[in-house]
Amino acid sequence: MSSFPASRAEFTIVRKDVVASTNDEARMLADDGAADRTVVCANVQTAGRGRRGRRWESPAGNLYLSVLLRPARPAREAAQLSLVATLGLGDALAAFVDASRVRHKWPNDVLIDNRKVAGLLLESSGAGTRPVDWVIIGCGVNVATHPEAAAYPVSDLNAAAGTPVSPDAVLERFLDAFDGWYRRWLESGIGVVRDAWLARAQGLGKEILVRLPDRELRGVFQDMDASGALILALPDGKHEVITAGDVFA
Ligand code: BT5
Repeated sequence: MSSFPASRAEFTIVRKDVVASTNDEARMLADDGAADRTVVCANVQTAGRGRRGRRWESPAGNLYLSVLLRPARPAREAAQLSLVATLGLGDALAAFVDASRVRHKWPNDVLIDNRKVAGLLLESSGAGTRPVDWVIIGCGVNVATHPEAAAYPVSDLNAAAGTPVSPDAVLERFLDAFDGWYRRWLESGIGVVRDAWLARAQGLGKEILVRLPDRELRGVFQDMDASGALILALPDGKHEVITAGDVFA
């Protein structure tokens, strides 16, 4: 275990070599009473997961981390932390490539040059208005490699930057940036976070295809509301509020 000095973000970092999933490791630490801002980081995951049970390819050379948080907030509000963390990831990537190349794709992806380089999976205890006991934010960053076959165009940071970047350098940048956004969220809520996310949103105001578990919708990506839901303007003039789905341009 190691801690950053107090002048920087105060995170306790637990380093592992091979794990099934850093989210699972963080969950075990949460059950053992680990504190807010505990971070689990692994070199390799054997069962890394994305949303809806999808697999997250996790060979050595990339960054896999999970942040355990214990904000004294209802679970519904704590779900906003996925936006907070994607801003941190976006800032971290923008430290290595020109910021104009970095975009946020709804709900939880970070793209460089329209290719997915990082994804995020938030898990939490409880639901609704009950206070949350733990929130785990799992982040995967393709630093050295990316999968060949993927549903969307994907890439890795080294390819985008044109120079090798170490996963630890990305981790440090992420924790610094995340700390800033987390503090802002704790102090003033979702407003500033939402504005920052929208300023870097991919496809805002454009026609997109949204794939839901049971259907597909085409419309204009009009806005993201304070809960993080995507507001889709349909061709018939109606609006659909989408809380979970996959977006294709
Ligand atoms: C995500 O899922 O984007 C969330 C990924 C979260 C992974 C982290 S790693 C640390 C922590 N521990 C875990 O077990 N998980 C978290 P989703 O939105 O379902 O995106 C999956 C899609 O991303 C795939 O269909 C691919 O198109 C694309 N993709 C890009 N890089 C990928 C990679 N390395 N592995 C798998 N899919 C990738």
